[in-house]
Amino acid sequence: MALQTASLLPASFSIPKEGKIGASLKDSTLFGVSLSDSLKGDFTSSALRCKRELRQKVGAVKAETAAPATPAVNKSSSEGKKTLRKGNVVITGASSGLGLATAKALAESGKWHVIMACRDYLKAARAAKSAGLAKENYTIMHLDLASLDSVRQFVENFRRSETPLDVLVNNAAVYFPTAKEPSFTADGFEISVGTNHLGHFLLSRLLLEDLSKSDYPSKRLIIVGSITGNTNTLAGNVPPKANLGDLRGLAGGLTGLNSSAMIDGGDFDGAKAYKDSKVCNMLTMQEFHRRYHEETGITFASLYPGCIATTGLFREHIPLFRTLFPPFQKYITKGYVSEEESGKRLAQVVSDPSLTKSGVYWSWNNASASFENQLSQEASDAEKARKVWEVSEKLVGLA
Ligand code: LMG
Ligand code: NDP
Ligand code: PMR
Repeated sequence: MALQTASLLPASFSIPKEGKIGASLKDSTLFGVSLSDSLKGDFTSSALRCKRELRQKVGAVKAETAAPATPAVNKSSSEGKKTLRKGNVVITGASSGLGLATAKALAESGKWHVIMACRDYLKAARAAKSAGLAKENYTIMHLDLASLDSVRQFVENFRRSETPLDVLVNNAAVYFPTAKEPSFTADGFEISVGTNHLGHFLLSRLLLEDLSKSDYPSKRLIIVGSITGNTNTLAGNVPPKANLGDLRGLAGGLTGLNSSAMIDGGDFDGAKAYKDSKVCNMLTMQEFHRRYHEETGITFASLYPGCIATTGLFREHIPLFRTLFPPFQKYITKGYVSEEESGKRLAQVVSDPSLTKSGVYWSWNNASASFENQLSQEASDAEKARKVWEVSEKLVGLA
């Protein structure tokens, strides 16, 4: 057991390499979370402290969930009653908003162990604590979706923990509605599509193998979409509208140098880049479904959780917008949902036994009942989905 625990040690959560700490600090500054150099020391020591804690916890989780020794469904010896082990769910961007609320809903159900895959360890730790998550129900692992290296490192670390993966939730996102000039990921992609789509695309492609191996009764890969990427809705018609065009900018790598930073090859627009990234998310979910659902039995799903007008997504918007947006959505469009309610919705897509249909984009009506929603023409275009897939796999180094 001592040996086994030791072998888990490096995997219990990933500490960025020296260079990487610098990178994540730089990113944090970029997103308005200022981590000074003096904090760097704190970050490292706190990371080590948490690593120690996790050694114990992951040991416990492992005992609970280890794949070959503990099958997903056990027959208890006493009454022949079937018991299900805890499911393991990775949620990207679980340090705030929808991701955190979902982590909370799942952790509190007692049926899930949540792996919070976050770019800012300290922020995630504080968020988990203030949300009241019980220590045994979650693990924080470092993941910066704006770096393909970090994505690969995350997958490696996760595999080393030997934890079965039952559900992956691609939730993290950035939105730069007021940016005049594009920003870029570590690999030189425009940051919204680079983070929201390409980072998740690589993560999902790599973790597909792990999901396939899970013996959990319902394994799922979920990609959060949005109404604002769907031009068959009023919200999707608020300018600038999503439009991927012929993907010439994406094919050029979104570098903003010899090619445009925008997928359609047009002038940079931060709000459009976000909406385009959501179209990619919804197309990717469907392409996964077409390619892998039958073979793997994995349920692929996307959703629009409602307008969660209070989250960090709008942190880069002007203050007036941030003040008026929640009442506007609450009283005028009636599209508003609280973070708590949105978390329950996404938690349903993770674990509700009635939501196992694959290839579906879920939404909720005003009575909070789920229904299969229609995607816009572009967001359901199978030919475009195939092209986005093929171009994306070249960009992330899979083809
Ligand atoms: C852009 O502006 C910015 O230019 C861009 O930089 C980025 O920030 C982007 O999405 C983010 O926004 C959007 C801007 C332009 O919209 C506004 O926010 C301006 C507000 C205008 C106020 C209108 C009055 C609303 C009622 C007052 C309530 C007070 C509270 C205000 C709170 C504001 C919070 C939002 O938008 C426009 O150009 C204005 C026109 C928008 C109407 C779009 C609707 C088109 C409908 C077309 C119908 C198509 C049919 C679809 C079929 C559907 C079938 C179901
Ligand atoms: P938040 O900003 O509250 O949450 C986004 C999360 O993504 C944060 O945890 C953030 O981390 C994380 N993140 C950002 N960049 C990276 C990165 N490079 N690597 C890892 N994690 C990263 O926004 P929401 O909760 O609103 O957004 C969650 C999802 O919901 C998104 O996919 C969004 O598109 C979708 N959505 C939101 C709607 C809304 O009305 N809010 C409506 C429809 C869909 P950190 O905490 O460190 O910043
Ligand atoms: Mg929208 C039923 C109407 C509806 C809904 C459900 C949303 C959701 N919005 C609606 C209508 C309108 N919005 C109208 C009529 C306007 C013009 C006044 C409007 C404006 C608006 C702006 C400027 N809305 C926005 C913005 C943003 O910056 C948000 C955005 O586009 O982020 C990409 C946004 C949103 N409106 C929504 C939702 C869910 C968002 C944000 C989040 C997202 O898609 O992820």
